[in-house]
Amino acid sequence: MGMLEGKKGVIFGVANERSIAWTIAQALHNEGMELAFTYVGEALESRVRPLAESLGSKIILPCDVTNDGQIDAVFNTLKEKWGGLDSLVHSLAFAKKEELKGEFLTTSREGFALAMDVSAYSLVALARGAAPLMEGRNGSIVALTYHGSQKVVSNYNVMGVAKAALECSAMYLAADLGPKGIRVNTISAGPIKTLAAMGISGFKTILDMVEQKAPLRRNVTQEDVAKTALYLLSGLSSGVTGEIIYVDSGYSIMGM
Ligand code: NAD
Ligand code: IMJ
Repeated sequence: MGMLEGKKGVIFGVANERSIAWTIAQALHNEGMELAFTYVGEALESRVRPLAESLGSKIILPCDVTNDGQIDAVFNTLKEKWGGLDSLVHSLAFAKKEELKGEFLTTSREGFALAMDVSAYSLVALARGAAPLMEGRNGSIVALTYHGSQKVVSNYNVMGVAKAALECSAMYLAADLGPKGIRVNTISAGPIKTLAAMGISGFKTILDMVEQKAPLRRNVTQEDVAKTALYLLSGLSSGVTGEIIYVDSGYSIMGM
């Protein structure tokens, strides 16, 4: 019997079979969790629906996280169909492509606001929707982040600022929701070739650098991240909240 038999979880951020969220979903499913999925726009629905259905998922809903109506609809549906919720995975981010190159100095007011709204504020909105459903069942929320929040990484620019806000939001949410037994943590993943890494100039060089410099001398995979997500979303991490757990082959500990 799986560790998560009878538990319910909602996954935000599957775009395709390479998505980190998809590997996390598979890991949770393998331990017996029942899953709901969200997608953005009709184009992605056709990618996400077959993946979700392959794990026996019956709840597949649209949710652009900038849309409060869609967020409300997701949690209303979960309340109606499940009556409660144990896990939430936030594995999404967005900034305009033109903001992810060149100087951070040129970031537009609108681009800054958009990156913050989609990539950071969304965690606050989703946690607020999930909390009433998680009360009394030791809920756990996990969000994906990147080290460009803590140190300057070329081209990451406004996404670094948004990830800093995401990580700090997770801490404040952990403090608010802790008394209800709900935990909130982030996973800081090393670079992985997914849709979110496509077209990023110098991405191959970054992957090569990790292989040469990281203590483990390899890049991390979606599976490495999913195993830590499984830990954070299960009772194995019952005393852990407000943390940033690095899954990066140790890259970020290195100085010179
Ligand atoms: P991905 O492209 O598969 O996932 C990103 C997801 O964000 C997509 O499913 C997309 O639909 C969703 N998204 C974008 N705008 C949205 C909106 N307005 N509303 C709802 N969803 C929206 O790529 P991924 O690499 O699996 O990214 C998942 C998470 O992991 C992101 O938070 C990313 O910052 C983080 N991360 C990625 C890497 C990497 O190198 N790939 C490293 C560290 C952290
Ligand atoms: C993204 C941009 C620049 C450098 C980057 C990345 N490095 C890594 C990423 C070094 C690892 C991937 N990452 C951690 C992200 O969070 C990516 C977020 C992202 C990617 C895109 C690409 C397509 C687009 N908008 C995006 N918004 C956010 O139009």
